[in-house]
Parts: sequence; C-alpha cells; structure tokens
Amino acid sequence: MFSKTISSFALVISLLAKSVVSDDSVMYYDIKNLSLKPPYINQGLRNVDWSFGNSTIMEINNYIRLTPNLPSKQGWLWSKVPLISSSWEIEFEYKIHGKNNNNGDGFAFFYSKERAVEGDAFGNIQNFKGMGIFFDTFANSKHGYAFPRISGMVGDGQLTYNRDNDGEDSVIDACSMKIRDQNHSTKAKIVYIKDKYLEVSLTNDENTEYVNCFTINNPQLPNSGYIGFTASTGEASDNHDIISVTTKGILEKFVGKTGQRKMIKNTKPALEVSKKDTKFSIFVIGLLLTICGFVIYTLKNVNPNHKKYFQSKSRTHGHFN
Ligand SMILES: [Ca+2]
Repeated sequence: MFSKTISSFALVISLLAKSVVSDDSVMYYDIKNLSLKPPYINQGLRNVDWSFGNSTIMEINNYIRLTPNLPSKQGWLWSKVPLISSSWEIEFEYKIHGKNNNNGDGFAFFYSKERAVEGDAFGNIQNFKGMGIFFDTFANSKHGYAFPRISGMVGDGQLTYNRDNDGEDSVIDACSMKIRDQNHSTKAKIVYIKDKYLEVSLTNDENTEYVNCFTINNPQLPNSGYIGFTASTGEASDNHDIISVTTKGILEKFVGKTGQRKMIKNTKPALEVSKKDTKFSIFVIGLLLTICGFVIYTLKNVNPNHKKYFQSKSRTHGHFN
C-alpha cells in the first residue's frame, strides 16, 4: 500500500511538472487578424482585417496580386489594425514571376506607422516610419552585387528611400538571392526581438529550408506598426503575388538564445494562464508532499495494536497487498 501511495504521488508530481513553463522557452501566439491565407475573405465576400488598392487584385483561393505583369503599375495590401506586440515573427509566402526578359521592379514588406500612402519606394512612400524590406529584382544603377537583392531599411520619417540607386544610401544590410520564377515556394521570415535584433530569412529552389539573409542589431522600430506589402513595375514588369501571411507575437519573458519553441493559442490569457499554472502547480506539489510526509509519519508511529487491527480488517475483506 505504502509503495503504491508513493508511486501515485510520483506520477501526479511528474504530470504537474510538465505544465510548468521553463524561463528559457520561446513562446509564440497567433495573431489571426494580422494573418492572411486563401480564400482571403473572413466576413461575407470581404476581409475586415486587410484592405488593398491601386492595381492589386485578389484571386480567391490562389493569390493577392500586387501588380500584374504589365508596365507602370503600383499596388498595395495593408493591415487595417497595427501590430502592437513588442516582439514578433512574420512569415509570408510570395511569388514573383513573368515570362519576360525585362523583369522588375520588385515588391516590399513594411512595418510602419503609416498605411496605404503611395510613393516611389515600391509603391509606398519613401520616407516611411518603421521597417522596410525590399525584394528588388531590377538594378536601377550599377553595383558590385547581383540582383535580385533583398535589403532592409529603418525609416524615421526623414530618411528617404532613393529608387534611382536601389536605396544604397539608406540600406542597413542586404543579401542577393534568386527569388524569381522559382519552382519551390519562396518564403520570407522576419523575426523582431525588441531591444535585440531583427532577422530576415528566406527560401528558394536551392534552399527549401530557411537561410539567413541578414540580421540587424537592435533596430529602433515604432512600438506599433501596420503590416503592408507593396509592389511596382516600370518599363520592366512582373507579377508580384502574396500567397499567405502568418503573424505571431513572441512573449519577451520567454525569449532565450537556445529556447525550446512552444505554440500557445491565446494572447494575453496565455501569459496569465502560464503564471497561474505555475503557481497552482507549486501549491499542489507542496500540498501533496505535506500529505505524503504525514502519511509516512503516521505509518511509522502507528500503535502495534492498531496495525493488527488493520491487518485483521484487511484479511476480513480479502485484501493482502
Ligand atoms: Ca531597383
């Protein structure tokens, strides 16, 4: 009986221990109204969380085409509400394609204070406040690196993206990678950890798993920003398609260098539940240990006559184990 009691306690304690969240875990939560996937509509025949304009069209179940493969087009797709998480991860699938030799200009991802203001930074204003990642497929001037070029810029409202030199004055970091007319899906993942870093990773035909494009140390971004995708064509053109967007918040408390990744579904309640779970688990474990100690003490100090009584009762009922 005694060994059974101990093993039962051990089982309960091990089960409870699994609900305790370790401090070095990276905790994510889905932000559904800042995510997008086919068929792109979530209320009737429209999407209440995103809007698009200019040359952009939506092909339900397939793609949101920022620009068609035609000259002198601009298009945009913007979230209607800003992302307010201090740390976040945005992953999106896109497709740049066109069966022509003169291809361009590319598209851009933005996390910025403004939304849907048109301009010459791939269809967005050039002096935006926030982060811009440019997927530039057309070299407007000569450089010592290859195109397509994926580059990052942090705008403060004053700094201007210069299209004529492909943003060379304002780009913080960049990499070159084949991202047009790929057979495998082309995806980008942007991870921003407040006060630490912003990392851009990409996939293509050669790299079906994410590879690092660049990492910017401690970029100063606004506390909140709209998520936007814009594209433009000039004499050179391409189809610029957004296939899907997945936005997740990251709980800073659990950010660690080699943290174990774990999904949780709800935002604020998740953090509160974790704390409560931890406190509750510690309380229950303490209570069980106290009961356990009391049982051990009682069994050790029980009156021999009582022991006989218990044995006698047990035999009466046919229980010997
Ligand atoms: Ca360019």
